[in-house]
Amino acid sequence: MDYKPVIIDALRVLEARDRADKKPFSVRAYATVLRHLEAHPAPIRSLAEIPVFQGVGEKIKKKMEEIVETGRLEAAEKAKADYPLEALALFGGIYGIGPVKARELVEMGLRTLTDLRVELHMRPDLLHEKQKAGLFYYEDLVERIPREEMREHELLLQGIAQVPMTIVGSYRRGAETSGDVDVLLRVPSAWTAAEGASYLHKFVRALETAGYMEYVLALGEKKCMGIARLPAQNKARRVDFLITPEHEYACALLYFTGSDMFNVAFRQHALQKGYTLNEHIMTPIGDAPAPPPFHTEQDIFRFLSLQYVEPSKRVEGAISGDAQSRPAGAAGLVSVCSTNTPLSLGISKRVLIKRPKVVYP
Ligand code: DCT
Ligand code: MG
Repeated sequence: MDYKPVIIDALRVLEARDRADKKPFSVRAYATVLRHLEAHPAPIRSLAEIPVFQGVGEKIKKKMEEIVETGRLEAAEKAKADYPLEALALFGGIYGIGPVKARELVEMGLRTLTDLRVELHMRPDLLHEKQKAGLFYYEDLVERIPREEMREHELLLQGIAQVPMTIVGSYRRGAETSGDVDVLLRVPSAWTAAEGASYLHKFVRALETAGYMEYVLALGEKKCMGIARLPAQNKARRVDFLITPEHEYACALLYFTGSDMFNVAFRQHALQKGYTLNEHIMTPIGDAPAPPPFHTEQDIFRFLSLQYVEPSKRVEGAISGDAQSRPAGAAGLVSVCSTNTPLSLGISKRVLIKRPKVVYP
């Protein structure tokens, strides 16, 4: 018998259990092993066939051995009995609901969206307004947006924006589907913060008037997060708008185009060159010379002695926990120095911890 599927199932349960318990390091360890196991081409029929993966600790190895020896993993069975994992994942996937609230809901005995909707009807203060919107739109928001529909969002928004705008994120990388519509609005550097905010508020009002913006989740001076729907579409979508002054536009375009793993590799490379890089600006560390103004993404690549990477090549990459590994997207980062060999981007586990999405005040 091939125990690999049993091992994968059991480790997934423990990964979900530790996610619910907010143990990120343990979650990462399980995720790493699972990725290795899913890519492992051979069956696991005996103890001798348990593969050795770099970075897999004794504890997980023992669990794999228990499954091969007994056909089951007690810890996973206990976790399944103790934790309503599916309900935790379901509630945690609702916009605005984090692990703590998800846990509170399952501890109340709720298991399904209908349970939650009925309970909310009786206790309207159970969720705050954004969580209510997340629940209301849940079925639409879990779906990804086809590229053809993204083009329609682009056309509609270009007709209303009145400033240059770019849809960034996975759409700019050429993805066939996108999770949301990420939009950069480029405004003159001379605009004050108040002028930028005034523009954003008017823009959002125009989107509401056009019947596009259906629910504003957050609206600040520079950023608006909302839920929108194309006139002829029946699905509501998540949209994010971000005001960027012209002198920050190149850094913003690079950052918000992603992918997130490409950004990790890129920032790491910038650090090696003596600069920190964020979605606004590149800053020298110590005595590194101040960078010149960047007008385009190409300027940033050139300044860091990198060959330009087309957005479609800034791909996601499976990462292993191995400190020597690097995201696949980083493979596209090629130094334009004499050797012209791919840069060695040794990324530590600490650096690979995902940064939360930037939210402007
Ligand atoms: N980003 C990042 N690090 C993160 C999250 C986001 O560098 N932890 C950057 C890169 C992508 C961009 O912000 C937009 O973020 P998302 O919309 O979350 O990602 P996406 O690549 O557009 O993917 P999706 O299609 O799922 O929206
Ligand atoms: Mg996106």
